[in-house]
Amino acid sequence: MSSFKLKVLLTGAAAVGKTSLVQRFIKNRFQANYKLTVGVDILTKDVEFRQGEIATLSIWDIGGQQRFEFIRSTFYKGAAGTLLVFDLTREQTYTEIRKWLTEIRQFAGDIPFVLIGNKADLMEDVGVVIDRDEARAFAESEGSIYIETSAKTGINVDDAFTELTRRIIDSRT
Ligand code: G3D
Ligand code: MG
Repeated sequence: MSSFKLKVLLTGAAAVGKTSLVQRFIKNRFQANYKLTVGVDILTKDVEFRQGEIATLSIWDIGGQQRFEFIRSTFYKGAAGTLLVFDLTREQTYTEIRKWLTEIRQFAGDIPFVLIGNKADLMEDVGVVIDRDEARAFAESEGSIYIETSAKTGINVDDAFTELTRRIIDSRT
């Protein structure tokens, strides 16, 4: 039985893999040809964030409509934490992280986040385009951590959600 119910957001630029990460986490699958997310998808999953301790996450995955203010305020309202995602193969998505953090804090307050570099499976082919040490240092300077994931292989995806959950719980107790 879970006594924690937490609203968790996926944030970050378009096409970084937010929807793919949620799908991987919920259904343990990767689907190469997704449609663009329309509106907001809310998916629920129980997470055992520590042995014997379970939280129910409602995971909010927003599509391209975020620019509309009324959708945005609904999205952020009551959020407990967020995975803030960039794409390891596109530097622009990393440089935008600070803007995202500003927006998150503006609308949701100073909630815990985990910085996610996604598409780790592509790094071998594409090479390293972002300074991963800087990403780690930045996350730590904001009281967070940096995790590299792949929605395609599934690596670290469970860990990312579990770590976020743990941080949310710990920030409250
Ligand atoms: P978004 O929800 O942040 O907009 P999506 O991103 O989940 O829709 O993913 C955008 C594209 O990146 C998709 O490709 C998806 O298959 C791909 N993708 C997501 N995560 C990964 C990953 O970890 N590794 C690799 N190799 N690809 C990933 P398409 O081609 O459908 O646009
Ligand atoms: Mg999406």
